[in-house]
Amino acid sequence: MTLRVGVIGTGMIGQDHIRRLTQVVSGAQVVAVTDANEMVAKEVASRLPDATVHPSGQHLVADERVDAVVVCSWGPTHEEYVLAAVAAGKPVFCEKPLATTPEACRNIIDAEVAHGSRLVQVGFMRRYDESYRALKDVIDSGQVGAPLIYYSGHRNPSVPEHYTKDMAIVDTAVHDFDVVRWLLGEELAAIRVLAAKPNSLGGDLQDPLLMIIESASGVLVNVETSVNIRYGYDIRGEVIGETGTAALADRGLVVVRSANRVGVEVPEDWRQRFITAYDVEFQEWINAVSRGLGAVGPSAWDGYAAQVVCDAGVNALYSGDRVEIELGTKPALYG
Ligand code: NAD
Ligand code: ISE
Repeated sequence: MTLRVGVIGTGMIGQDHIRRLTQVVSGAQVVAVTDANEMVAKEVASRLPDATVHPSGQHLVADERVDAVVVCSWGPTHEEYVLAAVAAGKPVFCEKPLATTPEACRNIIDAEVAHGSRLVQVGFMRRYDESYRALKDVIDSGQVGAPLIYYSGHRNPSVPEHYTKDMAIVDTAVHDFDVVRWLLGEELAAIRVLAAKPNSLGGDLQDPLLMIIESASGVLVNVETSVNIRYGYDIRGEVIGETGTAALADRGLVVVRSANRVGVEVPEDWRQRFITAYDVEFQEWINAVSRGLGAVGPSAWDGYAAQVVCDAGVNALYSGDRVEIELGTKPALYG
């Protein structure tokens, strides 16, 4: 059976996901697209064998040919499209963020709980990266003892003009918040945010930021965002346990020794660094949805929990305070 997918938002990641749905993974066909920029949607559809261009996300969700929905539009639009898909009983893969406020994420949770089974998956692709999966296996095996500290480095060579200081938390570090919850298997409890001496290459942006997070059991998590670091897109992660440490290995397929140096390649951007993770993420989503399981990957609860940390982080950035992270009750649907 081929899963017929409709894609809302055909910008940068929307086009990349359409490429992987049509050329890389198996079991799916993109049968509908829409974008606020109709020209872009039409251009993208013209490269597909049989895709309808819809005037809005709501029309796309209602299309009887669409079995499942992928949301890749701007963050503030995610809530309405995910809610529309849940109301239609259709599985929906939503790029991060699930929604831009904890309240909007709660609306999605309430709708999914009322539906009675999982339909929503959030695009936290790091959980599908082989290095992160290997790091989680080491932590879960007990090989380095109980985790005490986790260090998470999130470095982008540069960011677009419209990138604001909040975005280092809500657009960038949101991935670190999710992956740390997943690696440690527990929720995060409080956050402080410190602004370092600004990188002069970032203009007025407060960059880098250092976030110090306490997990529920007391693990200290350091998240560093450096989004103008120029040398490449570099994602670091290291757990310091009671009896050892484990870190994501350096990337690169070859190690070059030359001119008194030893080096590996550093990726240019997230598309290159996580290319295989996105492929695995989509293949597993298609397999689950095709088997009638609405979603088995990162849930609406995961999207909500990460967004609550973002909210607390932005509050901590502006106040300079240690801000507690309050999640409230987790519905039984999310285990
Ligand atoms: P983009 O600006 O390149 O594309 C977004 C597209 O959405 C644009 O073409 C825009 O016209 C369209 N759009 C805006 N409002 C719309 C609406 N109401 N209905 C339909 N289309 C609408 O942005 P992008 O970089 O592709 O990011 C899109 C989403 O993906 C964001 O939520 C972003 O955070 C997320 N993202 C995730 C990752 C990741 O690593 N998982 C990486 C990049 C972006
Ligand atoms: C972008 O939106 C992503 O999600 C990338 O994974 C992240 O590294 C980047 O900082 C964000 O802008």
